[in-house]
Amino acid sequence: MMQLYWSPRSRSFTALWLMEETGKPYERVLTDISTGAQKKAEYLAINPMGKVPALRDGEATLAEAAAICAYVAERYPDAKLAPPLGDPSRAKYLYWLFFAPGCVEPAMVQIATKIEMNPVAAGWGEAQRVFDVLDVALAKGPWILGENFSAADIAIGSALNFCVRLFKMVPSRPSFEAYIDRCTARPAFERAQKIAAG
Ligand SMILES: N[C@@H](CCC(=O)N[C@@H](CS)C(=O)NCC(=O)O)C(=O)O
Repeated sequence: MMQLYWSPRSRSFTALWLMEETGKPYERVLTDISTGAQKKAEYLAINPMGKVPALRDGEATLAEAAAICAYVAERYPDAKLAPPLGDPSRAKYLYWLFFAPGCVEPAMVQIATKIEMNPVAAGWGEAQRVFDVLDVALAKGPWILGENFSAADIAIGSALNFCVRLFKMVPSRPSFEAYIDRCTARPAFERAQKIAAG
């Protein structure tokens, strides 16, 4: 059984939602960041960054929420959280999965901190453009790939829920509201929220 190292009130939510979407049993290992558990030697052996979430699957360990999304979606293909290998829609699936930590995360931090960056040098370019691009991509829906929900929605949906709805770091838009509503209405999201609330 996979073990998910998680903490309340953290980016672990993405991984909790993911594991709930798989419908597979998993063990939650509470690694409460308010107690410093993420800096203990045994946890640093799993994620030397000392951050949650992290995952153990037998001999394999990994961290980074989006990487966990990619790994688990491939380990449990019957959960249909990723297009099958060779399917052309994997191109956009991978694009959005990487877009969440590579563009949405830094853009939200830039907007919140108002730090000026040269958009040519910054990997995410202009923060505003990141959200413009998402706005267009989410306009049709219901999911980021269209009809099929995937782990990319878990990465993008968690990030938008965090920065638009929960912390209001980024101005909302009708497409974001409708998409976040669809994400939060999923039974797996609701279960993850209950778990995360303790
Ligand atoms: N890039 C990581 C970020 C993880 C992260 O920043 N986790 C925070 C909680 S939201 C954490 O563990 N903070 C504790 C610390 O830095 O000591 C991911 O996406 O998984």
